[in-house]
Amino acid sequence: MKHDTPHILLVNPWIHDFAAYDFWAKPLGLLTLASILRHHGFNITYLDCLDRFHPKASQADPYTRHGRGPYLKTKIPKPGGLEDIPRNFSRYGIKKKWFREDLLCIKKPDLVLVTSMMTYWYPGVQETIGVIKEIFPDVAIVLGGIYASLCHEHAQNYSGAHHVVKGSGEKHILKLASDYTGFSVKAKFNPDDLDTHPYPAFELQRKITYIPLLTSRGCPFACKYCASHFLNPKRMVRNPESVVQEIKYWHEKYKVKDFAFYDDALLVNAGKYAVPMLEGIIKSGLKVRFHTPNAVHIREISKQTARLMFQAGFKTVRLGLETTAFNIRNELDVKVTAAEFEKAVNSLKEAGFKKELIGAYLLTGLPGQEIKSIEDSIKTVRQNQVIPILAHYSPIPHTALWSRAVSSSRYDLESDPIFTNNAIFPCQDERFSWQTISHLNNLATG
Ligand code: B12
Repeated sequence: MKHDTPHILLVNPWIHDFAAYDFWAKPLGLLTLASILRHHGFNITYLDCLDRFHPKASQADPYTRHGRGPYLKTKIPKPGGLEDIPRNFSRYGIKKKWFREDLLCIKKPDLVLVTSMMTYWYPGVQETIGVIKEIFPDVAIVLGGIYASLCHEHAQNYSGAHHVVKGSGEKHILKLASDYTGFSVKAKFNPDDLDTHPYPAFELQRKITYIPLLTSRGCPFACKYCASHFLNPKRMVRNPESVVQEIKYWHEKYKVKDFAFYDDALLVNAGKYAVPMLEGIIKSGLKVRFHTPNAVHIREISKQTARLMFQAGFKTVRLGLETTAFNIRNELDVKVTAAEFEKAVNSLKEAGFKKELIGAYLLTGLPGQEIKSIEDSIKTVRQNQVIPILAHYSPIPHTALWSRAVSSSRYDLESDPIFTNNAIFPCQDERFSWQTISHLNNLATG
């Protein structure tokens, strides 16, 4: 039987939160699946509820430094259980009316794919799916992504999607699309070999102000606060030359200047991967900038890697330090020692990085964490002439720290992922006060 080429709609949902900003945040996974589907002959439409450049938006040009920028926002009521948080709560992204109008303008799809990111952003996913159902009541909606993987049962019960998929999508997407549309194709790539995957379809966006790059999947470490192992149990690495080709592609075809690495442990095994990649970038002579919002692996910052990073054009260097309580850090992870931190910072400075370009993430709000230990970490980082950046801890199901987080929280974390929002410091006990947070913020920025 011959079928017309099916039409698949892919949607990046709204964010509901106390704060959100496009800090180089794009749905890389969803756009990878869009690219695969397109390469296999499916018709694709992409709607981005977080589009900062929607034609109906009055903001003249929300383009800011290095490609980042603010989302449009609409104040909405706080979710149940968080009414007492003394901050506004908003839907980040385009107006609901515009999303409805955009859906009405497109051809009725045969299947809708929706992605999800943070566990505590699920109300935005629910609302997005609700609007899609209103417009296309008889079209199947499949949900995947990080919330769908980490809170699978919750997503099955409450997201409104007809089907919820766990884990990486590459292996299943063609089968899934064929099951729903009857259009079956033979895979032209190997899901287990990243070098055979097509580039994510960033060109589906209205504007490309930066490109996220992923040079590997998974992480060789098993930090107790992190879900990387659960999300990507298998470590896979790209050929450094193919990463350089991808950077050239986006720069030459779309004039992209800013690139953000999304790797969990960029620089791990640097001699084999990052070093040849950085050398390739330098040799290509491209005038582009690199950012590491997801942090780099401190132990691998040597004089050589620091020099190459500087020459290649790294402009935002974030170090995954997490704490300087080095004596207790083995409880958390085994990523770095005090001497390694100092060595990394010295190498970066010697290579030419100014203080303003280097930030060290410090986890704040861990179960049982004493304020004094955060204050000490901030001081140590500042003494090293590096900017301390407080990364508020979000407890994540399927991590080693989850059960401790559940028992130390003043919320019932297991009852609702809304309570895993890092903005509410869910693992601080009853003595928690907003003054403490502003005191720590002042110390960090002071
Ligand atoms: C890159 C990244 C970021 C980026 C932004 C990414 C974005 N798009 O918004 C930055 C650096 C800005 C960021 C920030 C933060 N992040 Co982050 N981040 C990641 C990271 C490392 C990778 C995500 C990614 O793009 N992966 C690559 C793509 C290819 O994978 P994917 O999106 O999962 O998609 C695949 C599958 O999920 C599936 N899929 C996806 N969509 C769909 C749809 C369908 C229909 C189907 C079938 C399949 C499918 O197929 C895709 C391809 O395989 C993850 C960890 C991880 N390894 O996943 C943490 C992670 C998501 N982040 C996390 C955290 C804690 C944070 C912060 C709170 C950190 C902090 N304390 O400051 C902030 C919060 C940001 C905010 N409030 O705005 C947590 C999640 C917390 C939670 N409760 O949900 C994670 C899991 C890391 C961890 N600690 O374990 N992050």
